[in-house]
Amino acid sequence: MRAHEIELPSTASPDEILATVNATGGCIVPNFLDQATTESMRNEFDDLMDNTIDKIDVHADAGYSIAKRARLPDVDEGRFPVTCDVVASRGFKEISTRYYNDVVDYPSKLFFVRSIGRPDEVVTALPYVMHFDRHQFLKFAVLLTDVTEDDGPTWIVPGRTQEFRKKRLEMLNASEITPGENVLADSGEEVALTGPAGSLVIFDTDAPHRAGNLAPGRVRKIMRIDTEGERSRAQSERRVPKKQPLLRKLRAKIGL
Ligand SMILES: O=C(O)CCC(=O)C(=O)O
Ligand SMILES: [Fe+2]
Repeated sequence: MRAHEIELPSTASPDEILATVNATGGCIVPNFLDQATTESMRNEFDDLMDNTIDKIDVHADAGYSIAKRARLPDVDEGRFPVTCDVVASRGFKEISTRYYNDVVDYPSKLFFVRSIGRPDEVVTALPYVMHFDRHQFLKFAVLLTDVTEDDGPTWIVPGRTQEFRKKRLEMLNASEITPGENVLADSGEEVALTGPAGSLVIFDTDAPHRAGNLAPGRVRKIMRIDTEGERSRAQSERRVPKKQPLLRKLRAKIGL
């Protein structure tokens, strides 16, 4: 699969976006936002990352990457107007609803992620290794800086979503998926979702994917919206009890 099959024009309709995500597991829409909107959003991102904001917590801080997490109602519309507007009115909820053909939890959570490239540091921890998420999400990421292959793009393996969805659900039915069990070998078939600031990346986390390492001195800033369909979430949360307790119960019942 060549890169252009995953890259859509900035004018792409929800229908085109859905067709591509269904076929490949993800897509990139370069220049989805105009430059003025992107710049305002990046300024809001910097404010949010550089200052302590009530109810917006640091979700992860690994040095090379820091993520803050927020619920939309906790993001002050007066202080972060462009971010709130982009989350609410760019059609993401419609795409997610149609993708899941279900009621969606939108926006489940917002993540603000700043990653930096350190000299001599190639990160081999999750999410920098190929994996599928333990729970499935449709994720929307707005790139707030230009992302080339040196700036840590998201990489995905196109066309394998259904296969790994099946594998994940089989694993979940057998037991819980522990961190690390969702790591995959590199296939050499991954495609980088690169584009200028203002681009939109959408991917299903059942598609094998990973975050890219950044070259030293590079910075990547993204705002990501994670969405879930109700049936999909219920499916992930369902646990078939392990055989052991059942066997114990039976033995107790018959007095063994
Ligand atoms: O930051 C990225 O490029 C992808 C991270 C990831 O694995 C995820 O959001 O599920
Ligand atoms: Fe992931």
